[in-house]
Amino acid sequence: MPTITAFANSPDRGRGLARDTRVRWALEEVGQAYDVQLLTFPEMKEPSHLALNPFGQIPTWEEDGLALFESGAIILRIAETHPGLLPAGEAARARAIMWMFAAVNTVEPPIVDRSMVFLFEREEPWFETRLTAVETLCRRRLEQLSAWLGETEWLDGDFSVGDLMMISVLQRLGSSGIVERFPNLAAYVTRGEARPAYQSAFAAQLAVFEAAQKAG
Ligand code: GTB
Repeated sequence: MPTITAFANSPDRGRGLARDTRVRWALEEVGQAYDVQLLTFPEMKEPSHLALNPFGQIPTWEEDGLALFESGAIILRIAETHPGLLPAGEAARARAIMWMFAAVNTVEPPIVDRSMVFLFEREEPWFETRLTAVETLCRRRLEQLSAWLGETEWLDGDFSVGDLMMISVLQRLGSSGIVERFPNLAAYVTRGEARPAYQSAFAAQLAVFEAAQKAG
């Protein structure tokens, strides 16, 4: 059984935005049971965790002597070792992986930048200007993605790792209202979130947060 790591007390307060949720989602999609090791921030910087992830972050993955970090690499490993998240044909498989990279490499950066501006630049005199700039970049990416998706259900044929990753990335825009400007993307995210596997993954990470709250 694989073991993943996750925040012992997620700063997103159980909203499912930390990157263990996408790994849990992939595991649920393929029906693979898993263990979770919960880590505090100081524990993530200890040598035992740095041996798994030199950047001291979650999520990580361990199974049968294989240790991985990077949510994309972990999800790709899950998809490659279980049926259900990658299409059968070679070309379609390559395109599904392409969409994973597009999610983390092209769409996610301005979205993460936006979060960072909120976290670290809120009190700075340039906050509004910077926010406008990063939100313009986010909107541009979403406009392009929206044009590609059109009225189709998923990015390329059946639901795949590409969709799982893209939806996880879009979720980080949260209540900004940016996704909602593109009704087809909002419906796309809702479709992903309605999948039973996502619901189970979300519930599992929320249970961790609620237990931490109870424990004080
Ligand atoms: N590229 C890596 C991956 O995809 O796995 C990035 C991993 C990463 O950013 N991990 C974060 C982490 O461990 C947690 S998920 N941070 C602790 C540290 O760096 O010390 C990122 C995240 C954190 C919080 C929220 N939130 O509060 O909404 C959302 C996403």
